[in-house]
Amino acid sequence: MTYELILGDRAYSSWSLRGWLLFERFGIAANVRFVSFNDGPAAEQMPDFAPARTVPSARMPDGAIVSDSLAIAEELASRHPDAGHWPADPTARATARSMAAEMHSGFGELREDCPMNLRCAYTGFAPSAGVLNDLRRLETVWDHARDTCEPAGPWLCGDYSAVDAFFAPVAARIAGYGLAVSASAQAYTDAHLADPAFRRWRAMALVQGDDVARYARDYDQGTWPGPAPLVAKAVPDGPAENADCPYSGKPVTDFLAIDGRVFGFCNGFCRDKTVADAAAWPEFMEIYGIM
Ligand SMILES: N[C@@H](CCC(=O)N[C@@H](CS)C(=O)NCC(=O)O)C(=O)O
Repeated sequence: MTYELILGDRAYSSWSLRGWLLFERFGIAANVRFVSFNDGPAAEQMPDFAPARTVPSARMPDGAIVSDSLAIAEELASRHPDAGHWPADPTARATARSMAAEMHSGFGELREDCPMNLRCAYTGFAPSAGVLNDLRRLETVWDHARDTCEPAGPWLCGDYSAVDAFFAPVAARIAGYGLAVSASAQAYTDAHLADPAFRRWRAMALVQGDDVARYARDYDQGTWPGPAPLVAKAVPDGPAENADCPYSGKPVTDFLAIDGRVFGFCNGFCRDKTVADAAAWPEFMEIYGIM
């Protein structure tokens, strides 16, 4: 038996993004299934995960139901001590845990006023005093992590750890609502936007799942500030350079054109998520040949 993970709409469910990153970013396999926010309360769509009422929720291989993102992080860290969910260094670990907990329970104005919507990059949003307050607090704790942990790379407490998974949707909000932050906070935000796992989630969010009206806002929109995707488009026919889908190994039926070349996939979703952000998919980039 393996892990089962139940998630909400990729475009909107910030807690689900955290839950998914806690598996994906740490090399832990899970069978994933989705509820849709257009189909009523999450609880009603996951009776087999009772008593869980929210997404993400996970079923452990022994059957235990874990129905909260922070609990999923702790449980995976206990069950996979070498996966790196928390830094090994005690000071970095304590700092990471403290910040993940603050994210989990705080930043209410930012979360309320700027719900994650990975399909939009707003330009016309004017932050309230409460949102500005949350942004200043983010700058404080992120700078504190850097000063305390002195990471060599872009992540808060050393290598990418669970605390970074917890802040990934915050980076999405800063990007999606055009929020002005300090240079160091912007650099951390940019690291999330460029992270291949984050980009894969967003690519899938762009091409699969309903639009959910309650997340729509009327602000002007611009271009997503993350790395520009390679220019690719769906095309009706092959022949493709590859006979088998880079993801499933099955025969190709759906095609894209990129750089004057045609590649095939085993279904429309595999093709469309690649069109959305080809460079985020190592299996595709391997056959494309520019890894
Ligand atoms: N404390 C929970 C919060 C999870 C949560 O609120 N998830 C939302 C979606 S992002 C949800 O499932 N809402 C229930 C619903 O929409 O019916 C966690 O950390 O996982």
